[in-house]
Amino acid sequence: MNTYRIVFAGPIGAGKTTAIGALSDVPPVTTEVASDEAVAAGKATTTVAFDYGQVLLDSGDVVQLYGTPGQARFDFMWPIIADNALGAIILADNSRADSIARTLDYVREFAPRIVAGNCIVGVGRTETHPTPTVDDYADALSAAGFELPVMAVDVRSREHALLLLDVLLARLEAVRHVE
Ligand SMILES: Nc1nc2c(ncn2[C@@H]2O[C@H](COP(=O)(O)OP(=O)(O)O)[C@@H](O)[C@H]2O)c(=O)[nH]1
Ligand SMILES: [Mg+2]
Repeated sequence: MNTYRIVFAGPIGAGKTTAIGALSDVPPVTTEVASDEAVAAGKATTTVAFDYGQVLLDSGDVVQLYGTPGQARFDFMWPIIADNALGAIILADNSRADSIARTLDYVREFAPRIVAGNCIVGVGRTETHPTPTVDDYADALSAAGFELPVMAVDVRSREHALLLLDVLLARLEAVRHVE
């Protein structure tokens, strides 16, 4: 049995806590507090330390899911959570005007910390905000030197969240076969 650590990153309100809650087989651990920044992002609380959940795969492997805090003043937590993780899921909120630029910031921050730079981008709220498109994200990432999968997802759905995880883990297998 293997244990993998996967991290979720992205701005406040992108859905990190929601995704971990949707995926986890155990009651997720979360550290939510009331926050003005969260209110500005349309919700009452935000994650101050990290989220934790875990998924047991059919293979018997356990995937540990860590959510990073979105607020910049907690960015000291990022390396603690992310260094040497086997993959990162970067969530984007397509309702934000600067979503592609923010996504690039998170990819630049997290990809170097993750084993083999194994990241994937999940774009949320595409049902209300269809543009920019997934291709627009992929093109911007590619122009910055990152060839990463980008998918439209609604992490409130366990199926969507599982698909993100599956694609990430499939890439991990591919990396392991090459190494
Ligand atoms: N309409 C819509 N809401 C979403 C989508 N993805 C996430 N949400 C909502 O956005 C909020 C995200 O909050 P949270 O998970 O706390 O974000 P975090 O700050 O990244 O941990 C929740 O209220 C979700 O239900 C989406 O694709 N569409
Ligand atoms: Mg959160």
